[in-house]
Amino acid sequence: MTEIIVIGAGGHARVVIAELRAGGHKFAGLVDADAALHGKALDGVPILGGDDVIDGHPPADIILANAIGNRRARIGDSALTIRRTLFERFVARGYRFASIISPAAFISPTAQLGHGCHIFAGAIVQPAAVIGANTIVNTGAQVDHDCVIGAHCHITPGAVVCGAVTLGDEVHVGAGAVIVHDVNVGARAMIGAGAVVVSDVAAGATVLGNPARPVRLK
Ligand code: JB3
Repeated sequence: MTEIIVIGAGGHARVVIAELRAGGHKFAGLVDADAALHGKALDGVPILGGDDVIDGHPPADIILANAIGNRRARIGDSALTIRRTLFERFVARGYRFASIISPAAFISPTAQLGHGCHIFAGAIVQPAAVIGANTIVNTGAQVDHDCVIGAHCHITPGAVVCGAVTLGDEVHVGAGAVIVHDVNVGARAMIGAGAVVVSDVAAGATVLGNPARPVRLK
């Protein structure tokens, strides 16, 4: 079984390591931008150095796991782009990313999962839903039938995306938020934790509250 290098050694990496271990995968190690972590370990997996460590492994010899979540994805922050940038950089160089599907998730046989997506414990992906590349459907989140979820999105724990909802690329859906059926959310929109979205959301907008309303960022 091809060894895995995990990119990022933070909170998201803990879950990535646990799910990959549950699937019997072996690790070459972690790489992280924070030099203070180099030489240490996370949950028994060594932190080998920075992203340049990957250069020493030809794409055919290794599988990558993108464990950059979105620590800094506060309202209006562009931290989500780190996850996308790394994914696109290494895919362009021929590397493959592990799609991480928890054995404790429910995935409909007619759902389509994109390259390198993460579907974690308790998540539900219903019939004919499409999940984009590098997208995270986090712990206990739900994506219902006929949804089209873009690439590089993060549907955070407990969020509920009802039937036939469309999300553009890099949409962040906050913990416990609800998006009702047939809503369209534009690329890079941010939906606040606990928001209840009952109407379309413009690209790049940030919406909060119940019912969710756009907020103007300073
Ligand atoms: O909400 C949940 C359930 N999970 C969150 C997850 C989705 O996002 C979690 O609570 C955090 O909010 C966040 O987890 P993440 O992204 O692991 O955050 P943090 O603990 O800050 O770890 C990010 C790691 O990525 C840090 O150790 C950074 O040094 C590292 N990093 C940042 N840029 C990088 C780069 N590592 C590499 N290899 N390359 C980079 O460019």
